[in-house]
Amino acid sequence: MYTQGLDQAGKDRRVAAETEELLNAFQKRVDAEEKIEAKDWMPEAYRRTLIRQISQHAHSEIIGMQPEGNWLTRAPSLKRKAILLAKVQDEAGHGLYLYSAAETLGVSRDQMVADLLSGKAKYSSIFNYPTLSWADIGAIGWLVDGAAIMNQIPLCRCSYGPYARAMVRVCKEESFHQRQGFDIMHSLCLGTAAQKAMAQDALDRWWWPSLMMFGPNDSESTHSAQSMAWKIKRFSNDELRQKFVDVTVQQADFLGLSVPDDELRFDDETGHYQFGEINWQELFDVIAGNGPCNKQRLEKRQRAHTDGAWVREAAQAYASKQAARAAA
Ligand code: BYC
Repeated sequence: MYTQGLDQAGKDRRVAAETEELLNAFQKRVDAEEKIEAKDWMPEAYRRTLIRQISQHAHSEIIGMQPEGNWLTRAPSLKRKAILLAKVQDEAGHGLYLYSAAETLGVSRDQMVADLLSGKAKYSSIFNYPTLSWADIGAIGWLVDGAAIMNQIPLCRCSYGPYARAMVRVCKEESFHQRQGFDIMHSLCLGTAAQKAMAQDALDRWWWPSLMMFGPNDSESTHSAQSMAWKIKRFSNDELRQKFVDVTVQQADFLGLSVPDDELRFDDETGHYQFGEINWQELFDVIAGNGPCNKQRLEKRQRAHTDGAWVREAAQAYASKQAARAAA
């Protein structure tokens, strides 16, 4: 009901003319660090940018359950299995908060899900890579969640209130996820030579795709400049990628693992690590749907949606029955 009301508000907003005066007043609020709320006036492009980013983010959380879900039945101990189950469940929760945040902008959850299932909507490139060994679960937690935190902590200060508030809890949980991943890698690195080799192999395969999570270089990023002016994004793709490299290389050193980049070196002058060129063609191929697992991920989600139809119908029938009883 709540979001239906907002849905209507969104439609009304769209017909209002975007005068210079309104646009300037809006930017002034953003510059003054005021939060923009669901029922406030906003430029249509701001609303569309947020729907795009938040829904892509939600889809990433939901599709992101698949590579890890692959190891739920094969975790090496009951403790690891319980932790992984809790983590995968957290990702579902993140998806739900984010769909709700996007709904406040006047888009329906059905529409967002339909766009994901039809292949129209994007989700993070990282979830189109396979999880071949248990160490991949460690590498996902350490690197993928590590990259996610780097990108998402600034989103807690996003100008759009509902998104910023949803990100607070997401980031707290992601931080726990990152530590569980590092803990898996740490245990493997303290184990046998074969276990350490498994950890190194996972780092070799996940390193570059993790750097790609931050998106194209700033010069190629179509949305960054406007999103930063609107304070949706607080740092550029390259700035966040550099921060991630700077903290993660030292963690790899601590684990006794080597980062698979011959050009990696610490630059005393800048105080940052310099790293090699990312294979941008690989990122664009994965985004275009041609990564190693894109087809499999989408088919599995489509199947789950079809198999879950009876649950949605039952919930709907129950809600109608309750509403009819309340009305009587
Ligand atoms: N993969 O102008 P740009 C998680 C697209 S969830 C796919 O720089 P923007 C986790 C981009 O959408 C991880 N597509 O865009 C979950 C745009 O295409 P469209 C997800 C990408 O929006 C479970 C075009 O390329 N995190 O961590 O300013 C378990 C040009 O890019 C990618 C979020 O969604 C990519 N890697 O910046 C564990 C965080 N990169 O839309 C972990 C919120 C770029 O014009 N999102 N594209 O067709 C963001 O911060 C920003 O949307 C991005 C991209 C930094 C990702």
